[in-house]
Amino acid sequence: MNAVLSPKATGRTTQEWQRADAQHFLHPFTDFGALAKKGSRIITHAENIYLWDSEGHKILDAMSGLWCVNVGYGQQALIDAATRQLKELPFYNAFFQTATPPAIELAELLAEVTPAQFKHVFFSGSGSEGNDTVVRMVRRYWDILGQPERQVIISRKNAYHGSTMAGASLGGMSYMHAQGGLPIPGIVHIEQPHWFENGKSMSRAEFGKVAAGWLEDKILEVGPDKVAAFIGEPIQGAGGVIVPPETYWPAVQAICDKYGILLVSDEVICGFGRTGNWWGCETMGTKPDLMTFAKGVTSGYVPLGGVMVGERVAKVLIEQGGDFNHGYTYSGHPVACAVAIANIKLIRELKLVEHVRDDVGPYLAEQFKTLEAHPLVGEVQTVGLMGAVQLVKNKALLAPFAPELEVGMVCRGHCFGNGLIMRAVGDRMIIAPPLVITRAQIDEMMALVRRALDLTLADVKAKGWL
Ligand code: PXG
Repeated sequence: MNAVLSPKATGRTTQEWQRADAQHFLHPFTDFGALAKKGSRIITHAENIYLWDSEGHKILDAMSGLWCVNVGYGQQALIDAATRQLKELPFYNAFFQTATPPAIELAELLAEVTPAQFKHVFFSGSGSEGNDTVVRMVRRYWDILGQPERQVIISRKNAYHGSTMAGASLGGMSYMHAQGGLPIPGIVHIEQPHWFENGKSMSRAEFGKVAAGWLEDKILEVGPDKVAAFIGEPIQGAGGVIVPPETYWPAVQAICDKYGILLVSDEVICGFGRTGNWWGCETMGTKPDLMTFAKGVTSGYVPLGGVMVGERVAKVLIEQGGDFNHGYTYSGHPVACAVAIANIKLIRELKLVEHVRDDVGPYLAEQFKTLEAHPLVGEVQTVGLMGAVQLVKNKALLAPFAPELEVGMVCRGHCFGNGLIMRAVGDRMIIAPPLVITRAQIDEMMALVRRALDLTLADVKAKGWL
């Protein structure tokens, strides 16, 4: 068991928190009844890359909260920025021809840290809302240009683009579509560029081109004059840290260019240094027209999201568009924007993008590579500070376990039990630690990962699953 310290006083015992939680709090993506019986884990405080629960267990947070706490917990600059702004002006809106200094300054700063085509931003409160804005904006763009029939947005199966009606529709999670009558009209999906699932009979390079070809097939099926945009995460995050072959994104870009289709890069996870560049599209070599961001923009300290709008779209909206009938109360929330400014300045000051690109990213890749020798591991992928370990039943054949055995969940249980937060997506174990992580902390994390894999192997053997 991981180190147990006396828990932080929170005024109630763990059982009291769990009881109140079960009685009143409906958690996201959760079987409410099952959780109420089991009881939630109560996280009470955090520092740097560590969390503590209400029982006093110290946990290494290798998921950065939920892919967002990139500068780590407890950064005073962000706390001060929020406090200052709360005192000065806790809220004012950006409707009715008004603006606040933090929203303007953040817009300016985002134009500096994003690729050259981006000079404008539309703010939202989250990544899901950002993608709702994307749907509205790309359709509006084609409307203004006199091509209102260009409505269809192509996305990918097993993509995650959020949980609002549009976000979940853009996403390719079938279990989400199964609830609530999704996807909404005009959104279609192609297969994902997941070599392990869909391409093992080919080389990775060959598969990348084949997978990009599925986009062209879909464009031709829908009709090129009906397609508005293609959206994708540079690296699928929630889908299991699926790193496409190097040949994939350049081929996708070429297809979008060929048919004049807008390319939208969902940078909610990949943005702000996660992949070793400021943006995942820079790592993957594309030049998107729109970029959705959220999470890392404030390192998750307060909610904020938005869409970077490239010159191609901005010019049309600004010069020919008239009113764009869309926006949120919290578009450009001054406190969120003040925290984002402090966060971006801190990323620059600590040189976190370079730290990921030149130091801890390559070190993580080297360390993860050693896991390939483990009997349970069939594939290992990393880019920057995102990593995936695919568990397999038969290493030589790369044959998966039967999904109902939930071997990934067994492994996740051992991670939790030993003080490590690592996610399981099916039998793919994934991490995305805070960008401030050091080499020594990666060593500490790797020891916990290896221990979880060994304990999982022992379980799997004992159950006769291997
Ligand atoms: N796009 C991407 C690429 C995301 O990863 C969203 C949009 C939506 O952002 P909001 O802020 O509306 O949640 C996300 C969110 C998981 C998990 O299980 C991932 C996300 C959210 C919740 C769970 O890995 N990503």
